[in-house]
This record gives sequence, C-alpha cells and structure tokens, in this order.
Amino acid sequence: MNNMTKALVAAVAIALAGVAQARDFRSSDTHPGDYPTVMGVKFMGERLKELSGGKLGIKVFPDSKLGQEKDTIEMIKIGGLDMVRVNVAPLNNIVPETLALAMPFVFRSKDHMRKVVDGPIGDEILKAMEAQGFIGLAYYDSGARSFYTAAKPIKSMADMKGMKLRVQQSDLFVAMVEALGANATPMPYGEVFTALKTHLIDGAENNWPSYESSSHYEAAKNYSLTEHSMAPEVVVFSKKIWDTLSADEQKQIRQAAKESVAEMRKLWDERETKARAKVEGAGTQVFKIDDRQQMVDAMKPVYEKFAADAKIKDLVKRIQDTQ
Ligand code: GTR
Repeated sequence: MNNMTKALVAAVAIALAGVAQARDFRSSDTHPGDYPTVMGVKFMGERLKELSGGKLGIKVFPDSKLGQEKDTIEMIKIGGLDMVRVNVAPLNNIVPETLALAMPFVFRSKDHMRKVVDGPIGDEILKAMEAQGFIGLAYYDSGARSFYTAAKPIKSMADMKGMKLRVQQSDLFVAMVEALGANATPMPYGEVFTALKTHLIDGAENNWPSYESSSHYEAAKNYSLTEHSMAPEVVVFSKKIWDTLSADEQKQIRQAAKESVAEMRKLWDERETKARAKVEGAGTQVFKIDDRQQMVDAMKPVYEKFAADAKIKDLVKRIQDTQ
C-alpha cells in the first residue's frame, strides 16, 4: 500500500468507527408526525447531530407508538426510554413543582407564560424534576386549553353542572373540573376520541391544535373559550441514561433542546391559527363564556388544596407577580 492508500484506509476506518458509534436517542410523543411538538424534537435532533459532529441524534416515535404519556413517563424513570415530550399535567402527581405551571388561570397570556418558563422559575421547575429521575431540558408551547362538548355547549359555568368531562391524568385537573361543577374522568389522550363517539363522556378540554389533530372536533363540535389552563409542554430526558453520558454530550443535548424552542414556537403559532380555521370550516361552533370570572373565583379551593405547600405557594405567587 502506498501512503495515499494507507491514509485513505485509515480515513475510512475512522469514518466507519464514527458511524458505528453514532447513537440515536429514542423520544416518544403522543402527537402525529407533523405536530409542532414532534417537529420541535426533530429539529432538536438535527441540531444535536451538528453539535456532536454526527455522533448523536434523536429518533422520534410519534402517535403514542411507544405508549401513552403516563406509561412513557414511567419508562423514562427506569431508563427504559431515553426521552419524551409530554405536557406538564401528567407530571403533576410525580413532580409537585410542576403544579405551579398547571394551576388554572395562572397565566394571563401567552407572553406571560413564555416569560415565566424562559426565566428562573422555569429553570427551577426543570431542576426539580431531577429528584424524580427526569432531566428537564426545555419547555414547549401548548397554547390555552378550553372545554369542548358533543351535545350541549358550555356558555357559562352553570352549563357544566353534572357534565362528564375528560381530563389528563392529574389530580389537579380532576379537582379543577369538580370545582366547576362537572364530573372529571381522567383517561389517556388516545382513548378520548372513542369515549366522545360512544358518549362515555360529554366533552373534554384542549388547545386548538390538539382538538384538531386528534379529530376530537368531529365528535364534539362545541368549543367554549374558557381558556382555563396554559400548562406548557416539556422535553424530558431519562436521568438514568443521562448519567451514563459524558459532560460534553450532556451539554450538546441541553443546547440542542434550548435551540429547538424558538423553532417550535414559530410552528406552534402557525398551527394554532391553521387548526382553528380548519375546525371552524368543518362546523365547530365557538362560544364565549358569559361570566368567566365566576370560573376563576371557583378555583379558590383548588388553589387552597394544591398550592398549600409553601414551595408551590411561593412558585405560584412568583408566577403571578411576573410582569
Ligand atoms: C395535549 C398535549 C399532550 C397531551 C394531551 C392530553 O395538549 O400536547 O401532551 O397531554 O394534551 O390532553 O392528554
């Protein structure tokens, strides 16, 4: 072999070793492939590939292919899955600090929510996840959640009396719905469409993009602008697996996650507008709430119960005080 061939052989060997070492983290999401949260994590994967010189990447499994949110959270805890993008609500029962972000009516606007999660409060809550086996990497937008129903529309709090409404698997959401006078039915997201169709429930609650992409709008055509929650999404890594990575790798993952936020928000804002237009075009009726303040006032016992702990109370107060 001449020197040139030797150099070539060596280069190929190094490249092959690189390929052999390349590692794709598996990340779960309940939403379909074109949903902003899935696209956000895909973007994060591309950035991670660049930052790690091709050594690390992410493979996203959409449509709950790896399980419903609660199950994937359990998998993350034991290191059976690398990453997941979930809403903070299914983390409420495990990481109490996340309650502060899911409290009803705690955020005044999208800007308020973004300011809180982008600042020290957001970081503090991400950090609090570690004790439970989660490395909180970044928050994604989830807009505002409102109730939607199949038969009778909700125009005021009185309309909710006795209705059976699906909520996420969070005790806080159960308490919120009960305080509004309805019956809460916690169940995984993937079961809601059938539950609406078969009238097991009268309605559910979600943001515009979820209401649209899940086809819930086909089964429940009355969307009432309660906008009772802005509980954000979160991108989480398994601490068990995290602890086996080098400091450099951890840094690259954190950076890629942070960089994906702006991209996700751009996609989110576009999707919110598109989703609303699509469902309204398909026959969804939108209702304003006659006396939304009555709903806000009804949350007093919910705050008393779920923000009783000094730490949560303080987080909630700091969120409210954020201008
Ligand atoms: C969506 C959220 C999902 C899931 C879903 C639900 O808005 O993006 O992660 O929590 O709500 O209602 O279960």
